[in-house]
Order: sequence, then structure tokens, then C-alpha cells
Amino acid sequence: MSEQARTQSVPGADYSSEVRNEALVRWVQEMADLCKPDAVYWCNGSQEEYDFFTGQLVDQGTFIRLNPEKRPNSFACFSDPSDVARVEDRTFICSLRKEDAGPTNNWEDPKTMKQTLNGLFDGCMQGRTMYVIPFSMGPLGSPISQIGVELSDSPYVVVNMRIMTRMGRKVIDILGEGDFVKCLHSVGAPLAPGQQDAKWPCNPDTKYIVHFPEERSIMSYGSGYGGNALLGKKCFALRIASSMARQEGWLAEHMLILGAESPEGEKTYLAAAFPSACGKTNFAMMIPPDSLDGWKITTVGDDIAWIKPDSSGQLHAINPEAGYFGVAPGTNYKTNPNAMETVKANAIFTNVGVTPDGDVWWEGMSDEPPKGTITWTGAVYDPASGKPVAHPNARFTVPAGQCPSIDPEWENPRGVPISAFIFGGRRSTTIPLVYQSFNWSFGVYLAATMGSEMTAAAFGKLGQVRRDPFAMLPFAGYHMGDYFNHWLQFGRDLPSPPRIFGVNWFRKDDHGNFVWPGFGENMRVLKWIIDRVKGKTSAVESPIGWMPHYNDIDFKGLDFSMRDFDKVMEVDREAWKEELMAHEELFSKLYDKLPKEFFFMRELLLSGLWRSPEHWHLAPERES
Ligand code: TSX
Ligand code: MN
Repeated sequence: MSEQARTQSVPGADYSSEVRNEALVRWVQEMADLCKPDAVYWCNGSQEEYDFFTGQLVDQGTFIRLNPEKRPNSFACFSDPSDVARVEDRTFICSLRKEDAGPTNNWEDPKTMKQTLNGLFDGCMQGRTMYVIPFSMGPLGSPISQIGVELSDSPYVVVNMRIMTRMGRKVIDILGEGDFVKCLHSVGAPLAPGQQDAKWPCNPDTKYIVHFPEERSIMSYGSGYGGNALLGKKCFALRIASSMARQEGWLAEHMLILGAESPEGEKTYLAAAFPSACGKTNFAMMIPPDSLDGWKITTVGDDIAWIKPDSSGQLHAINPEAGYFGVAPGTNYKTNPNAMETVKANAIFTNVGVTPDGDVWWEGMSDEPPKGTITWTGAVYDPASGKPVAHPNARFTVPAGQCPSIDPEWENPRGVPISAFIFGGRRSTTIPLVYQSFNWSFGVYLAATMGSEMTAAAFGKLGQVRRDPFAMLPFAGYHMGDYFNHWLQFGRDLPSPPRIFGVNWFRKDDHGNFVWPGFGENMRVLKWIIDRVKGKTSAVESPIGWMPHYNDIDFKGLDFSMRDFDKVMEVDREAWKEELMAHEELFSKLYDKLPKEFFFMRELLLSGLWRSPEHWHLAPERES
């Protein structure tokens, strides 16, 4: 590459000559030699730079500038129809030993994989610019934060990374001569001289999302979408970080973090894991009902938590992200008013519809799209077609600080103290609204065996339960059995580990109707959880854990009878025997590394189910 091509073609001073980190400079040079871009640009992270790249994406036809009166400083774009989601079957954990990746991850020998990838990356950026994107996962300079550098040939990645992470020159200053996670990304679509670029360049035939946990690096080829391309999120903050966390004695989890403030002003922070399609972002931004006067929810994060014990053993969590990359369809002023307010400005929308007045629309935003709305495939919406306006996995990218419920401590470098963990799935039967595990070990068992019913036919059969341990199945960077053991050991090392709870907002009655109203009303369940953590309320021992009596939950202002409560809390012994037997599938898959404790806990839970139900009635104490 010529010296000429090395210079910056876009605004901002070229600071590359001032970068002191020799390993970084060398790696950028090596990757530029491999990928052969026309130019290399070091991102500084400024607003001017963001405006320049979004403007360029508009000129190229990739971005549509939305109506500034309706959606200031916001853009919409449509991806290639072949590039709409994470590609799990193309995702690899290339640890040195296959048994370290485990049976739930794709594995390839790192040497072999590097050979394949070096072939693909050779010349893959011809006709494009390689952007050097330094980013911090977590507040700048926090002891819990980690630094990465993504090299990408996609300006879409640059502008999304500016929202989703702390990005730019300031990260280089903090990095100094320290270590960073190497993230190489290409859309895999080199341009011949004079070749017209696609609006959404990608490689429709070849995609690889590859992690090298021992050397803490990531190589992603062929996709420009979401978790495939914004490498700070799933690839780094979950897959690579989970592997680092196991080695170093902390946790990198697929969890939201929220604060709950009591009417007296007492604050409790909780972390919660849910599989996809359970409304995780809605829960993180929930607005409690007025009838529970004075309770307030604040949002620290909606997707990922990095958790470390301090010297006294108290856990502290940070949200490593700086933005939300949330699913748009289904988001509206009823399901999540805070998200609707958050996306009012400075947002990037991918694969939503665009209305004739230059705003966005997606399924669930309102009953009908405005006439003449353009769908994510670029066609005028035709209700007769049966095709949706927005792709079901359409996303908004937006700065976290714009959320009205953002927690004042969300950027505290020490993190927030975590008092409890919550795990939940979408289950129409069997799993009660809320229960507290007997102890840390049973909590780990609960989380490991968590499952969710399919809402779309995309994965398996409709209504079938899919196990998604800790909501981490696609995101653990190592063997899931080792992961469970890490959780067990992590708890043993804490003087008083947080309490662990299971929840299920999705239980249905015999007519197929949801029994629990959900959404803001979930605050009533949270209140019981917090009371339990503080030792302020009673509970009854059931075969699966501790449960509230009807009277222990504050139903003030909600029409929810004791009969409703019994329905949503019922522990059907036959159904639970089947549930515990169904855990076998997961157990046999992970057998060689599954904690021994799991087999004993399952037996203990089974033995408890033989007791007659009179021993753990949930109705308030009977009057004598
Ligand atoms: O996000 C949801 N949450 C968590 C909110 C804080 N959803 C949406 C899930 C899809 C992503 C829910 N859906 C929740 C919930 O708690 N509960 C339900 C089920 C439900 C759906 C509709 C109603 C009630 C329950 N409607 C009426 O009662 C009118
Ligand atoms: Mn997620």
C-alpha cells in the first residue's frame, strides 16, 4: 500500500503516528497488508466524524436520513435480505483443545481455521477503507472495563460502534501500552476498480464468526449485521469475556441490570437473564404501576453484565455497553414507553419500515402502518402480501444515556452492587410466577436448566421448550459444563452470595390466556424479591424453592384474586417430575463436564415432589 493511501481520506487529524502501543501499530500494519484496503483511517470518535460517516452513508444510498422534525439526527437502512441476524451455525470457538469449546459450540483447530480465514481476508478490503476503531467495553478507565480494537471495512460498523461503545482516540490514550482484544471484521466484498458498491455489502455465500479464546481475538467475515459485525457486543463482551472471566474469577453474563428504588428511597440493584423473546429490554426499562405508589425502576443495562466481587465479597456490576441494540417490532408505548422515548433522536434503525413522512414504523408500533410505508425489502407495503413492514429482527441503535429511566450510577466505574439474580423463561405451563431457590447451588441448577417455549417456527417446533442455560447457550466462549462449575465455585468463594430467583411472566390458563398481566405489574414480583433479599417478608417452602403466600405480594390496585394467584403459582407435581426428567437431554449432552452436584440436586428435587401438597399450601394461613 502506498504512503498516499495510508493518509486519511476523511476529517480529523491522523493521529496514528502518535500511537505508542507498538503491538497495536504492528497488528494494524499486518492486517492492512493482508486485507489490502485502499486506505487506513484511525477513528477519533468525534461528533464531526460521526456526522461525516452518516452523511457519506446517506450519499451512498445505504442510509435514509429521517425527517429531522420527527426523528432528529436519525437514520434508517435496509440490510441485504441474506444478512439479517447472527449466524450461529457459522460461529466458532477455536480453542486449542476441542473439549474446551464443548459440544454446544462449533469448533475448528485454530491453525486450520487461521489458514482458511487468511485465505478469505487476503485482499478482502480492496476498494475500501480499513477503519481502526478503538473502543472500551465499560466506562473509560473503570477497573472492570476492557479495551478492544476493531478493524472493519464497514462505515455502518463505525457509526454503530460509536453508539454502542465508548469509541475513539481517548481509548488509545487509556490503552497506553496495555493489552487489547483484536477484532478483525470484513463484509467480505472487495471492490474491483470502478465497481459500483452495494448499498449493503456482505458476502451472501461465506460467513465466519470466529473466536480464539487463548489469544483473545476475533475474526468475522462476510456479514455486516449486528452481533456478526459489532464485535464489542456478543463476540467480545460475552464469548471472549466469559472465557477471560472464568480464568480471572469474575462473571460476563447475558443479563440486564436494573435498580429498584423503594418509596423510602432505598435502592436495590438486580441482574436478570432471560432467553430471547422474553422482553428483557422491556423489563430493564419497566415503569411500575401508579397503584404501587412510589416504586421506581432505573436502567443500568439491557443485555450484558460484567460482575466482579470487591475485597469484601460484595458483587459489583457494570454494563459494558454504551447503547441499546434492541429489537424494534413489538416495542410501543404500552410495552415499553421508555424505549419509545429513547429512540426519539440520534438513532439508527436497521430493517424497520420508512413512512412517507420520513419516520419509521414497525409491527406493534400502532395498529396499521401509514399508507405508502416502505417495507424493509424496499417495497411499498401491501397488506394483501402477508409480508411484514419490518423484519422480525429489525433493530434500533441508540445511546443508552437517552433512556428516561437511565440509572444515575450507570457509568460509575466501580459498578453497582448486585443483591440478587433473576432467571426466567417463557413457559405457558409448569414454572410458577416466582420462586426463590434454596441456596446458591440450587440457583445455579435452576439457571442451568432454564428453558423457553418457541414463539416462532424459526427454531424447532412451535411451543417446544428449548433449554437455554443462563440464556448463554449461544454466547459462552467455552464448555457449558465448565461454565456451570465456574458459577458453583464463584458462589463458594463469596461470604454471602446473592439470592437466586426464578420467574415466569408467561403462564397460561386452560383457555390459553396469560394469567399474569406482566409488564409494569412485574414490579409486584420484584418487590417480593427485594423484601426476601432484605429479610422483610415470609415465604413458604415448596418442593422447588421458597414461594410467596398470596398475602406476601402487594396486589394493591390490581384485580388479582387468590384463585388467579393459585393458577400462576401452582406446582403441579406430575408436570414437575416430567420437567426434571426433561433436564436429562441437557445433562447427557454435557455429561463429561457437568457438575456432580447437578445429579444430586435433581434427585433431591424429585424426592421432594412425593410429599403431599398439604405440606406447602400457598393460601394465607388458615384461620382456626
Ligand atoms: O416484555 C414483556 N414482559 C416484560 C415486561 C416488563 N412481554 C412481551 C414479551 C415479548 C417480547 C410480556 N408479554 C410480558 C412481560 O411481562 N407478559 C406478556 C404476556 C402478556 C401479553 C399481553 C397481555 C398480558 C400478558 N395483555 C393484556 O393483559 C391486555
Ligand atoms: Mn442479548
